[in-house]
Amino acid sequence: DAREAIAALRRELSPRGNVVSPESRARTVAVFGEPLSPLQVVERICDHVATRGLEAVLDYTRKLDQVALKPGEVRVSADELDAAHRGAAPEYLATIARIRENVLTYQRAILNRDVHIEPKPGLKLGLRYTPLRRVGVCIPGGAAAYPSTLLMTVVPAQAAGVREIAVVVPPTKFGGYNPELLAACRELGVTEVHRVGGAQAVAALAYGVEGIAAVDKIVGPGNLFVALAKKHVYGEVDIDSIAGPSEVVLIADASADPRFIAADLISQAEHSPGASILLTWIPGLVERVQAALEDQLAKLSRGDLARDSLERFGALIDCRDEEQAVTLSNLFAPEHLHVSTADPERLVPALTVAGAIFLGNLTPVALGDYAAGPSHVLPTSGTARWASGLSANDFLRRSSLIAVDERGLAELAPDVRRLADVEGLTAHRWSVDVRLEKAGRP
Ligand code: HSO
Ligand code: ZN
Repeated sequence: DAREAIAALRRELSPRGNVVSPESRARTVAVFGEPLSPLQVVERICDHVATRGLEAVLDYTRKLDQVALKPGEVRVSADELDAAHRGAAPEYLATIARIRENVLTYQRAILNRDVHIEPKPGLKLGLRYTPLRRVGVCIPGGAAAYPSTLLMTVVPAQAAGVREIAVVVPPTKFGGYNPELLAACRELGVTEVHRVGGAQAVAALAYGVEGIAAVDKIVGPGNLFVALAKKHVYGEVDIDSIAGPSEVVLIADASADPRFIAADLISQAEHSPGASILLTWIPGLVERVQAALEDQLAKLSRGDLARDSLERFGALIDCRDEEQAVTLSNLFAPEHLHVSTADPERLVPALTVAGAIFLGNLTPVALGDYAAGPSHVLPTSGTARWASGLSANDFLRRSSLIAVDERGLAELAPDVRRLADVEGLTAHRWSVDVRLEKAGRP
């Protein structure tokens, strides 16, 4: 039944669903001389980078990425960034600049603001936000170039006021040698770009190596090795989340155009893997969407990739009614939820569990992926139950502020004394008493 179908898909879609190609598996066996699990591989790499620094990073880059870099070639030079920027199409740079403004506008609007209250006379409390000092951003570069991910990670950090941003990107034609990506870095004012990927990049950011200073937080998506490495170094540094395959749930009523729905399902599936789920209670809609899917898969360039993904992680589900569609969506906790109904605002209050919600038939997920403003780094694998998408607020620290005058001190003193007595911490009590004594308020 529908509920079981949703639950089964959810179980399938862990970060472990991220592809490790057979070639990359074979390479790790060759490098380590034994068939280690991905987790064991990541632990070895992190330990080596922590102890041997840049030498280990270069060693793994040569053996795993099969790129031989000299120490001086890891960091993209200012000249290379300038050249990429000069060579880029003006319209492309204008697009990057416009999207940057969209992201900045949204991220600044949602930025947490300092709080100052005076709950009692003589007692002042507050909350102050300060940006993280230095952040590392992972940009994937294996299968495709992702300037959009650069925008959706770097610009929120900039909106928060982070001064030092280090981008790491694999040494590939879609990564650290990709002219569009480098031009976008330069356009965003990113000056520190390192050609290093995989677990070794995460470890370098976490522990610091020659030429790459340690960061306070690592954000951004990556393959299974990147995901596991972030998990491994968490605690040493902060991380954003563990990214799994991308997902969309579409809730559609009779107002939805089957061709729109098919395009939305395929656009998630072309991430390959990407999960695409349709929930509808309209009789016959599933069949019409199926026909539109066939039609479009035959025409789109990534049709074959998307078809594979749809077969593994796709589902077109006939629900009993609207209420069941809402329940199943909340149960699945999708990264992206698209409410393709005539009156989406009516359903949204009940749709409590989703990373990002796209309202109405004119709002495809691609708008959020590329241009609207909220970050496309969102909670996958059901983590939307407790996690939220990346935002400028994830680059802020909170410090609480406390201040009293004599009146406030006297007001809190009896309760402090009582608890200090219970805990037997006499100096705690005395630190209050000595002040009241001097003030002549015993
Ligand atoms: N849908 C992806 C983001 C992305 N789409 C990048 C296109 N490029 C995860 O939210
Ligand atoms: Zn996408």
